[in-house]
Amino acid sequence: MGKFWSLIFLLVPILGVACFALAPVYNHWLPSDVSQHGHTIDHLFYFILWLTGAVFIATEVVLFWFLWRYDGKRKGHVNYTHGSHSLEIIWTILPAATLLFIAIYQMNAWAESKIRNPAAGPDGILGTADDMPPTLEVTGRQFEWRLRYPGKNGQLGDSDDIYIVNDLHLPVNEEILIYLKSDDVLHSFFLPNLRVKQDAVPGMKIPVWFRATEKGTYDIVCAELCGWGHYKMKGQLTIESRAEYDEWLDKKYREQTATVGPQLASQGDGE
Ligand SMILES: [Cu+2]
Repeated sequence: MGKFWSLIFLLVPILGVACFALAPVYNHWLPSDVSQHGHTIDHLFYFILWLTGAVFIATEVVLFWFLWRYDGKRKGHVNYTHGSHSLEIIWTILPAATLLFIAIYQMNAWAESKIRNPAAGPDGILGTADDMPPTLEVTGRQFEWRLRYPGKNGQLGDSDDIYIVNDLHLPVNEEILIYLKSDDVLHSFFLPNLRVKQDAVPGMKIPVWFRATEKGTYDIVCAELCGWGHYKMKGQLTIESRAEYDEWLDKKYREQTATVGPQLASQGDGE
């Protein structure tokens, strides 16, 4: 019976590894990457996956071997131990060194996606809207993404702004700077295909930047459990050419001014 249970435990690493091996075949793996910096995130992801995968397989095999070798039927001598000082030192230092290595190894990927704002100066200091105007402002609220584009005058934050919900359009191959805000609780602005994920925090205006490299329509989701309607907090991102984007924005502007007029459109503005 002991041998039977050992084999059942051996199924854990086998099925675990099989899931990862089969996931890409059944299209349950990472969505296609259409961003300029996404590969650095993916590289880090695979590096950590292989590292933890190797440790997982090694520990599971050792566990199996002990179960198999020392099952209940085996009679004989048992050694009790009060622990091994050198073993304790080894299994403390090894994971600590590994974590330290990852912390240093990932610094560039982190800086690229979270610190080196495209509006930053050559010194790398965070820029302001004066250095590079934001493409738009995105505000998370239960349970939708509110988008606010600058209108004809190119200025964000006045009565000329264009308001849209959940339908984000952006030009391809251009540096995009978004100011991310929240109206109520914590949300997380997640663009899986662009490897962009950033918390939206009430009271903060957080810059998010990326460059999309392929046209198409992609998902916008909320990656923070933000309330009962969290599951339906979805939007759509359309990446298109500069001409298509300008045409779309112009159409939205005309629709808005035709129905409510430029002045009324600014009502409900949170600023
Ligand atoms: Cu949310």
